[in-house]
Amino acid sequence: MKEMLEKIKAEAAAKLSEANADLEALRVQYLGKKGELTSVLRGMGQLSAEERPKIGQMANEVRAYIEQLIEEKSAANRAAALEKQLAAETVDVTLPTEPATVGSRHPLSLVQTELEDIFIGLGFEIVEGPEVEYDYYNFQALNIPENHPARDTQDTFYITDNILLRSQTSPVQVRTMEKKKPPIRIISPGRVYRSDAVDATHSPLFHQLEGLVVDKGITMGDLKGTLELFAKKMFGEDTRIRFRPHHFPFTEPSAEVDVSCFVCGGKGCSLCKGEGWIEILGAGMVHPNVLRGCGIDPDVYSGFAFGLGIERIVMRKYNIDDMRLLYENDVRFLKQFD
Ligand code: 2NM
Repeated sequence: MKEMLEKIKAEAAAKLSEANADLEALRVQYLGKKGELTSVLRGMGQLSAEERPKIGQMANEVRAYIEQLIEEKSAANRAAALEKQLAAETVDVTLPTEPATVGSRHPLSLVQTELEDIFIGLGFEIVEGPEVEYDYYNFQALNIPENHPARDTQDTFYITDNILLRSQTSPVQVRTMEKKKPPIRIISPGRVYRSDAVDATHSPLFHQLEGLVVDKGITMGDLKGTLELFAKKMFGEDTRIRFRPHHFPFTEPSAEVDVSCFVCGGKGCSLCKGEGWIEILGAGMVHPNVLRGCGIDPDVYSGFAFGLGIERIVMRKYNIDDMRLLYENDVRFLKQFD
């Protein structure tokens, strides 16, 4: 039996020293339930009481020896595999990288931020509201009842009979007047929608910024002063403004407002088409019906409001002749700004 154990020990050591020894198979072969060592131990019954503990001890030593060889070999295999993986995954830090492309801000965002900064400086707060609106907030509350002709020029997209995509940001002003007592001094920038066909100057989605001031004793003089300050900050200190009478259902009186051409200063050039003036916004004193509908007493309070199209300002400012360029996301166009 002793010889058999020694033979197993020597044989196992020889097999385990081979380069690509199958460790699991060898473990089963020598140490498994039906393995060689186990079958030797099964024969121990025939041994004398004297010999049995000696052979038992020897068998345990052989088992421990083989287990240790397997463990050493397995650790060596793992180390070799890791070594190989590390070698394969080496990064060559001297290789050139992909050039990093840094984006730039969209001209619409640039101008919107510029407008916001100016009005924040004048004490206005920015308020936002839903783009999906009720007919009530988009039209009725703004003194535009059903069948009013203004519903034609501001035709929009309907979701149901009384839910639509807002055609102006005025609903935000109405919601604010309903919620807050004057004094109110807000601007509402954002997306608006109209059922217009796309061409160089029209898009079914565009951006507006509207302003609203309501307090006791607000006059047309406050409107003019505010817009004049705004125009000077936006287009340069020499800029003048002019009011032309107009009609909006939600303001009375109403005006269209021009600024002196910021390219030629008023002499007439290709940008202003020889006019010397450029139309940039609509404005007026908030109609008493609008105030009353929002729970504000028009005999106590008055207010002014104005609205401008951000695309139009972007196009004038950067001399862009086709509005579609603003929505096509062609980086060759976009990277010219910022
Ligand atoms: C404009 C022109 C004139 C306007 C009016 C109101 C409200 F809600 F107070 F009645 N918000 N915005 C207004 C007035 C908008 O856009 C060309």
